[in-house]
Amino acid sequence: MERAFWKEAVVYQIYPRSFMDSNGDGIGDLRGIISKLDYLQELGVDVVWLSPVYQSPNDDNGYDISDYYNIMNEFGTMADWEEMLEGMHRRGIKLMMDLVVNHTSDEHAWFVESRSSKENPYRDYYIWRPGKEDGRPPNNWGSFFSGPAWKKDEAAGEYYLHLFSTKQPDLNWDNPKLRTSIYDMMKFWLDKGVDGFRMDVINLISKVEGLPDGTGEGELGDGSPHYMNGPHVHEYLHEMNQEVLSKYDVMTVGEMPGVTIEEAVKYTDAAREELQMVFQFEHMHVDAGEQGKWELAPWTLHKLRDILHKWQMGLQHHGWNSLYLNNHDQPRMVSRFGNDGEYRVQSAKMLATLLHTLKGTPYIYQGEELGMTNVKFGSIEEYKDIETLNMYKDRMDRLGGDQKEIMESIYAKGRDNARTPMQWNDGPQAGFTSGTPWISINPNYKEINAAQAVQDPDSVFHYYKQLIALRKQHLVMVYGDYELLLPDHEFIYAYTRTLDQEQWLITLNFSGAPAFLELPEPYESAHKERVIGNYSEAGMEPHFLRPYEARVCRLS
Ligand code: ISL
Ligand code: CA
Repeated sequence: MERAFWKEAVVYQIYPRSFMDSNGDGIGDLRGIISKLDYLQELGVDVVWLSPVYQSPNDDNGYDISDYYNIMNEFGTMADWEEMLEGMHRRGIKLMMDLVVNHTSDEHAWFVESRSSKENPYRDYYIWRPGKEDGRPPNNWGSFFSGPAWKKDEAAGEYYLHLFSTKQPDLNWDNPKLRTSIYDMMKFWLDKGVDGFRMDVINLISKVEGLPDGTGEGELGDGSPHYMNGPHVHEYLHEMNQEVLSKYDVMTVGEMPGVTIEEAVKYTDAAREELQMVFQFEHMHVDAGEQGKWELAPWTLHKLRDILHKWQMGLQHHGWNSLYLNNHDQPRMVSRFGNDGEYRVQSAKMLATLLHTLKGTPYIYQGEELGMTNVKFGSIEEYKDIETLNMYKDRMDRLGGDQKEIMESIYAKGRDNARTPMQWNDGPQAGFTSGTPWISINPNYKEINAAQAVQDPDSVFHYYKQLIALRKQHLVMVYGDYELLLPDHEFIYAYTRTLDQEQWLITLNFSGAPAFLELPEPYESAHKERVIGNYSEAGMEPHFLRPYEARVCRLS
C-alpha cells in the first residue's frame, strides 16, 4: 500500500458563478468564495476543485477561455484570486484549478490570429480544413452541443473544428508549439501556488490523422472513435507530465468521456507517469437511451452496481478511481439516484455513504452536502445552459419536437439542475446575492439551505462532516480492498473493505421500501459493530434495511 495525499483527500467542487455573490451583481465571484472558506473548513474537505475563473466571454460559463493568464472580470481580480488561495492554504485546503485545453474561446488571441489568414504563425494552433467539393463540412462529426462540429470561417474560406460550441474551437495538439504554450501556462499557475489541475475533456486532445467520417446514416455521424483516447493522447500526457507535472507536487484528474477501464489503467498507472485519476462516465449513462442522454431510460441498481463494481475491480491494483455521482454537468444525485421527496435526507446520506466507502477519492459537488435537488423551471426562457438551449432549439426547429417531452428530459438531465445558486439561508435569494441571480434559485431554499443544515445535527451536512472525519481516522476507507457481496440483490448494494486485520461491511438500500438482508457466511454470523449509519441505531434490525438505509459496520 503506497500512501498518497490525493488518495486520502476529499475534494469539493466549486462552480463559482453559482457559489456566492459578494457585490450584488447576481453572479458568484472570488470574494464570495473567500467569505465561505470557513464553511468549507468546517465541512472538513481537503481540496477545492474550482471550475474555470479565467477570462471568458461565457458562451459555456468559463469553459470557453479567452485569456488563460487573467481572471474573468465578473469574478474579480488576480489580487482576489491570490487572497482566495492564501485563505485556502491557511486553512489547510489545497486548490485544483480547471485546465481547459482541448479548446479555447474563439475570442482567444491565438484564434483571432489563427483565423486571420492561412499564413499566420498561429494558423496551426487550431484544426482547419477545406470543405468537401460540394461545400459541405470536412467530415460528418457532430458537436456535443448539437449540430455539426465544423464552422466555416469566411476569412480564408476554411472550416475549423469545434467539438463543443462554435465559440470553442479545438486546439491542434499535434503542433509542438501549441503544446509548449500550454505547458508554459500551466507552469505560470503552478508557480503561483496552485496544487493541481482537473483537466477538461483531456482524452479528446488527439484526433485520428485524416479526420475520417464517423459512423451513422444521417447528416451527422458519431466521430468519437476518431477523437476519444486518440492515437497520441498518452504520448502528450506523458510529455506534459515530464515537462510540467513531475516538477511540482500536484494532484491531477482527467475528465474523460468515453474512457474504458483499459484506457483508464494506462492514464493512471503511476509507472506510466501520466495522470493520477480520471473521471469516467459509464455510470452517468445508466439512465440514457440509445439516442443519448436526452432519451430517458429507467436505471436499475443492477446496472449501476455492475458498472461501479467493474471500475472498482478494474482499478483495484493499478490506477485509482475518482468517485462522483454529480457535478456541474449532471443532474443532482439525490433526485437522480435517491428520492428527493419523502426520503430526501435519508437517500442523500445513503448515496454519500456509497461515495465515501467505495475505493477511490470522493468528489463532492457544491450543495450536494445539503441534499440540494433538481429544479423544474416553468419555461425554457429560464434556462441558461448552452447544451440545453441548443438541444431545445435543434429538437424544436429541425426535428419538430414535442415541447412537453423535451421539457421532461431537461427536468431530468439538464445541466442547469446543478447550476442553480447555492442555498445559504432562507432569506431573499437564499442568501446567494443581494441582487438578481443570473439563474433562478430553486424554490425549495426555505427548507433546504446551509444555515438550517449547519445548526441541525441530523442534517445531510453533518453526515458528510462525519464521513470526511472518519476517512481521516480509518485508513481502511482509503486503502482497503473492495469485495462485492450479494451481486444480484435487487435493492441492496453490499460490499466489504479490508485492510490487514480491519474489515468493514457496507450495506446500502437503494429503495424506498424495507429490504430483506441476508448475508453469506462468514458475514452473516460475524459480530458487527456499527461505525456510521443514516438512521438511529434504535430500531435497527439485522435482517432488514429501512428505506434508503445505509449501514457501515466493523466486522470481527
Ligand atoms: O455535459 C455533458 C453531459 O451531456 C457532457 O457532454 C460534457 O459536455 C462533457 O462531459 C464535457 O464536459 C466538460 O467540457 C465541456 C463543458 O461544457 C463542461 O462543463 C465540462 O465539464 C466543454 O468544455
Ligand atoms: Ca458578483
